[in-house]
Amino acid sequence: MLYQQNEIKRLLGEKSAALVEAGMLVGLGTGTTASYFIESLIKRCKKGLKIQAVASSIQSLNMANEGGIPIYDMDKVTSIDLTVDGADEIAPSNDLIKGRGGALVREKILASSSKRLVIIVDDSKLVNVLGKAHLPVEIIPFGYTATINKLNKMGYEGKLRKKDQSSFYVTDNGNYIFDIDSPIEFINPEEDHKKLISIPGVVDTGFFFNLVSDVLVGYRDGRVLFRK
Ligand code: A5P
Repeated sequence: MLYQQNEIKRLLGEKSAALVEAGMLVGLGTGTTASYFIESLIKRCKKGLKIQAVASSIQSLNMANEGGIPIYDMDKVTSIDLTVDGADEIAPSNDLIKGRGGALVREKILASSSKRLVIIVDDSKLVNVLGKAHLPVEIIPFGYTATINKLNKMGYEGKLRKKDQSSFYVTDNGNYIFDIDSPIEFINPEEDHKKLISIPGVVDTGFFFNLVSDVLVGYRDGRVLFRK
């Protein structure tokens, strides 16, 4: 029997929520897969699990609030025990591309402040080389045309993400997302990242390097396997 993608995501959410222990400060990722994690965590909290959480987006914050997970102010946090989040692409090195949900900057702040970062992905996210889909880049609205011009001159073509026909998508930080076009194979993604963040107006890229502790991969046959 083959599982539908949302069923795989649900399994990933359950398995990752089982990693949470009483008393932990937990980082909540963003996206459809991370939502299943939050959903499972809410169920555990309703059964008596005592934790606190910080959220990587307003969307995840709202979901946790509605489910009764006590939320801690990220402005007061230096260290998170465990963060669980999804990814858009993951390479064999466990380097990632994130940000299709627009939360890449906050997600990276949580990831880089976590003692353990567990990434949950279905097998469609596994790639040999990063760059199968878009690379999201968060840019500030001020002077965005000049910023995009600089990106283009460096060879990064793409589009400013739209919310709808007449407006740009705005992140929780009040910024825009420039999605670098696919397919582009990032053979040296760390070099691309350095070049991109050197441009004034670029806040961060969706590349995540050397941050992952474990990956939980869900397969269509229902297996969920740990990968270091
Ligand atoms: C949010 O900004 C993203 O980084 C998501 O974590 C990533 O896009 C994965 O999302 P899905 O689980 O919805 O595929």
